[in-house]
Amino acid sequence: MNREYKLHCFAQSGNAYKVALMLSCAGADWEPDFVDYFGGVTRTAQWRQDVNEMGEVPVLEHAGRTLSQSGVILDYLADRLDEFGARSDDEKREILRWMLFDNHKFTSYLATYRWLNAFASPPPHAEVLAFFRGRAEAAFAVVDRHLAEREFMVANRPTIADFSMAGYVFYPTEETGFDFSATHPNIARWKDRIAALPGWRQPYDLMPGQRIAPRNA
Ligand SMILES: N[C@@H](CCC(=O)N[C@@H](CS)C(=O)NCC(=O)O)C(=O)O
Repeated sequence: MNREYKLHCFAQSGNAYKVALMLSCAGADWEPDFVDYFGGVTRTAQWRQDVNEMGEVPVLEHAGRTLSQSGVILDYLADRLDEFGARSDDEKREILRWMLFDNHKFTSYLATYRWLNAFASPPPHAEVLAFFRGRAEAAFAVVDRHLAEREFMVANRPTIADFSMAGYVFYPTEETGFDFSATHPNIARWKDRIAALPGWRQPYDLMPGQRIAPRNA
């Protein structure tokens, strides 16, 4: 049976997890469609022509539309599902502000660091790893400070800004190289609040694909 939403994704993709988690927490009628990223599918001319010219996952199919960029997809889902969206113009701008920060820094540096730390072959030079770790830690400090006085990123309820920032924080410490409970207590408490949402599941339980042993495990 075809589900209403089809999410092209794979288990290691935190950018896809943002969307999978929102669909799950909203109780949407959705199905994952496995993308063989490690087999090179997203780099083929056919994928770029037929699915996503940007050569990236996630991609969401719904009602004849094919959407990419997790931020755009989350915004679309907030409208369609009437969940986790803004309730005022000010909230809308604040959500956008944090999603831009997330895409540029919080997710981007954490995802890159995790990749280099756990999966990249050949392994990166120590200086490269240290650079990305420093950039990720700078972004974490901003978010940890922001969360000191609030339960969620923008409102007193979860919004799509929270789903965007949750992309990589639930992957195992052996992969990410970070244990927020030891270093960033406000991010750790925010993670607990997200994990308590009905429908929450960890990335490897929501999206298909073989697990890959991280280099440092
Ligand atoms: N800003 C994009 C980032 C998407 C992204 O980088 N996806 C990764 C997988 S997690 C990817 O497909 N990368 C392919 C590549 O960079 O060649 C989003 O939020 O959707």
